[in-house]
Amino acid sequence: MNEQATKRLTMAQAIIAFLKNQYVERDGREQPFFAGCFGIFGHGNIAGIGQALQQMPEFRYYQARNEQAMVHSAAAYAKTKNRLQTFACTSSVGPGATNMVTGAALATINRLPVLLLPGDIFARRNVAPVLQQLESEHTQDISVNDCFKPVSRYWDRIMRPEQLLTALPEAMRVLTSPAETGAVTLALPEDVQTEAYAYPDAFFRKRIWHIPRNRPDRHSLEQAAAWIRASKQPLLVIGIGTRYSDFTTSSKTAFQNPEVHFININVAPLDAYKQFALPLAGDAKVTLEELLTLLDGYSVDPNYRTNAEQLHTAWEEEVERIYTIRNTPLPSQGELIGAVNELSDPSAIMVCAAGSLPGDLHKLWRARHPKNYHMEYGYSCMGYEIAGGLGIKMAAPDHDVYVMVGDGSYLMMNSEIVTSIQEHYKLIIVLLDNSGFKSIGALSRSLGQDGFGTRYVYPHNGRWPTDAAGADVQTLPVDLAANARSLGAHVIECKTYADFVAALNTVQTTDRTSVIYIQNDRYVAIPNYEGWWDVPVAEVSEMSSVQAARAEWAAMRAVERYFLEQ
Ligand SMILES: Cc1ncc(C[n+]2csc(CCOP(=O)(O)OP(=O)(O)O)c2C)c(N)n1
Ligand SMILES: [Mg+2]
Repeated sequence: MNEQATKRLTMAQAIIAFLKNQYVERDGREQPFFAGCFGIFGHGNIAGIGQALQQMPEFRYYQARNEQAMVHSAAAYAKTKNRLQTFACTSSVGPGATNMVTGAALATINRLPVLLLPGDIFARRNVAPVLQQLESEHTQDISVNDCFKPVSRYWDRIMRPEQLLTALPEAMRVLTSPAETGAVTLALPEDVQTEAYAYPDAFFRKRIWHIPRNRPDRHSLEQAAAWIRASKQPLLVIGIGTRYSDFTTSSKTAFQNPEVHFININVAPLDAYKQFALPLAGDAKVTLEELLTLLDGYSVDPNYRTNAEQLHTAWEEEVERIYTIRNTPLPSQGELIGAVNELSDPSAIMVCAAGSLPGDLHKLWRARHPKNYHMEYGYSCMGYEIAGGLGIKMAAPDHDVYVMVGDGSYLMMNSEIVTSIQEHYKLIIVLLDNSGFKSIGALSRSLGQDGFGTRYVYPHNGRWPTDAAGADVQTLPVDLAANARSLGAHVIECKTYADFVAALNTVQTTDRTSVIYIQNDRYVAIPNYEGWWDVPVAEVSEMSSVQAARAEWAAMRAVERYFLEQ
């Protein structure tokens, strides 16, 4: 083989030629790492990446409606594929690029691999400012793509075509790293994308990236086993793959027992060390296998087990109570969740991200397989739902995908309904309309602010009606069902719980993306039980309700814990 053989390609052609030859392998299973490229073309990428994709149709191009949405689709796809496969996303320069920043943050926070290829301003600079260019009086070495730096796990700007020879392998190392993965951004100046270079043939040979199952330190593993064996009725928290977010720890008010210890099994050291834990930094599967071997013969006290079983049964009864509420005139969200859970195929995948639904689903959803519950609750990004649902359906086309979305999230981003229809990926979208933000409305009331700014109603005499206005408000002439229909979806409008059940049956046989629209009650809520969320309340206020909320907040703030010892 002639190592010196080269091929003249544009920088953009070289990227696509490289990406299509990248494979991953884990547990002996090999597959291409990229399923293709999402993109929206403009002057910043059409003649570069756009031309390369046209020339290499075997690297499939998917047209999206919104750049943020396409990154969400890529991230959801990667999550469904256990991070073993993802998409590249190409955008134009300027707003097309910055639209991807939110998607990048979501991917990085959720540790999901996505490759972002935003167009960038001219490297040769003579025609600057190009349309949509950010200028600076202090430097010419800046563009809006610098915004990607904090939200990317690897960031680079390719000012010369040959820089790909070192940049792309680094991009792949990060994308395929179980601990480091997230958004990788390669900013591509629009002129350099089109410039040719004699790339070595070797650069384009098939590469297989082995995805390791890292094993934890033996000493730490033995210590963990000793801790577990020594605990009579375990006061140990074993965190597997958790980021210990505020929802997980009730804003550090959970785990009040002074004896509490943490053992964290996590492939990312950042997470493994949280809560001053004994860190088992490694792949969860092999770490648990090794830990269980060391714990051979150990079992918890039978009373402890019985107690846990009783708590579980009591919880199941509570879920059943909420599933069978038949609220009128508008149904409650809990009973609608119950209907979706019970009437969807057991192999289905449910997706959600923001609003009051995530908290309710967390409590009420009965997951039936590991991918059944797809919750984006790292960034909790309104707008992820439908775009994410598309990515899931692309990754798992044989599974029904139920998108659970509130009216606020739907209004923020419903564009990928069109893409789902264009590509024949059927989504079942359950659109729960409560005329605004049920979640932030309840939060607002808990802070003494009476729902200010959370209802979708007309302002009255220049003021915002709060919840105190009750039904004495002027509603907006918005028709979300008609909106969905106008995008090409099959829409079923429901008024009652019975309509909703019938619609869930009907959508099993519809031929394309279908939207079940129903209004539901803004106030019937699922209890918080013992959970608490630290949302700071105004320290001084002219509102007595806020002063009262501040006093309640201060009492909880006082019991937030630091964990400073193993
Ligand atoms: C992009 C984005 N903007 C703002 C928020 C803050 N936020 C969280 S929930 C929510 C309201 C969601 O409304 P809707 O989708 O109707 O759900 P509901 O609360 O009514 O269940 C807002 C504004 C967010 N999570 N994401
Ligand atoms: Mg709503």
